[in-house]
Amino acid sequence: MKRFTSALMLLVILASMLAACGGTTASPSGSGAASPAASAPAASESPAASMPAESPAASESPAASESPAASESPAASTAASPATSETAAAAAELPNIEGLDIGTIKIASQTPLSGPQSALGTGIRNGAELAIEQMNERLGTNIQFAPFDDQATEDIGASNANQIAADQDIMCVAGHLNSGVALASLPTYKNASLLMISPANTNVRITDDFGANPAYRIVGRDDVQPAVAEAHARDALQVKSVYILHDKTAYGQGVADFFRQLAEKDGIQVLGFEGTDEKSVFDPVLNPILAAQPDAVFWGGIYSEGGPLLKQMREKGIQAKFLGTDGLDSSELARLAGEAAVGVNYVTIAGPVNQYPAAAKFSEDYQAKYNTATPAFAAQGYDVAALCAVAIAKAAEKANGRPTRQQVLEAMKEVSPYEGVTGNVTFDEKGDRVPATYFIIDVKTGDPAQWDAQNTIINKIDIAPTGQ
Ligand code: ABU
Repeated sequence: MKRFTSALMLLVILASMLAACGGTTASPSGSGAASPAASAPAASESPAASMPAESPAASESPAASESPAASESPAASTAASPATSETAAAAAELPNIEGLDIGTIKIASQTPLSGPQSALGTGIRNGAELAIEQMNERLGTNIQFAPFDDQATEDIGASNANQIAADQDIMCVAGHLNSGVALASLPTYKNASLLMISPANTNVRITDDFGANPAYRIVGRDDVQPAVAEAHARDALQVKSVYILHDKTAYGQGVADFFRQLAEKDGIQVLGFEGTDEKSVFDPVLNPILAAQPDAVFWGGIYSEGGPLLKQMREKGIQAKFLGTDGLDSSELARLAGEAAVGVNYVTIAGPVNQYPAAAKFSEDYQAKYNTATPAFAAQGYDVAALCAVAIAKAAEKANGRPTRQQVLEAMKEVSPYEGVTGNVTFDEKGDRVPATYFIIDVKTGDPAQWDAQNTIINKIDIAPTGQ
């Protein structure tokens, strides 16, 4: 942990030096996204970059000790904040176009609303719905909400995208959860000049291939998450060997590939690398792991398969540390894996809602409206729909009436910086958030009801996109 903290502090210092030279978010290598081994992420100057790690060693760093404690108490303990979603929105200079005739305008969402990934998909949907209700009051609009269920399936997402593009009242898409589904839909959105703002998609191609035309995202990237995970595995957990599995999706294989490249470069022995589309019985992939006896298993995929995989792994007697990225960021992991979830470490670009001070009122409103705790990615769902609404209102104000989709896409360039419930949202020219926040979570419970209250934040780091 001490080496890991020192490495992070070096990144903070480097970022500070680069900022002093005129850049605030530069990557040390300046290399492209395709080569994580050559492009270590740069921590930003943000205070979050120097959040203390869980280890006492963190307090040896002056910068770390100046930060508010984030990790030694349960995540829930950082929730209190007077900031509200309304006040955050009001703080920004937003248009009010009440009285302007813009006709019927809709914002669509596309996420899994059924099937095993619906816990996160429904949270994004609900967050978006709440944002549209509240932003309508703020902006003087009557924007309608059109939620679509992509079932975490590329073909269904692409088919929905055709319907969405054909509905000329839809001016923005808040979505998706799954990068593969977003990538299958984005050519259609692009042809229709239809803005998409993602609350969750981390695959590099989202903005590398469709950046700002028409895609934006308010979360980090998959050339950074695995780098944070690999540094944590190597330095904090002292992992010397790893077995890497992935779910063959754009997201899962993407993070697994990045993790492998970094592990190989840093001398972690990669004992296996395998893709599986198995959903429930994992014997065929677990038997070689039992034989290989790695220190850690890295899962590139979602909790829906990661949970059963982990449970069966423990039942087989495999004691390797279980690691992953934001696909594990759901209390559903505890529901599916039970006590086997305890001890999992994952990196996420979402994290518990209580880690976002400005989201306190949003979380209250969410619980009141949907009668359930606020899941990971719901606050991001709120922010992307709010950004959609602001871009539409700005475009309408400029057009002095109903805007075109192209005008909404143009107006989006003037929306950032924006004070959202997830904090200040600033985009670079490519549509990536600068900086994005990455959390390292230590799972402490097998009880889904205790997920946010008991899990701890090992570290919270603001990192600029690589290759900028
Ligand atoms: N990153 C959130 C879930 C996985 C994906 O991007 O496909």
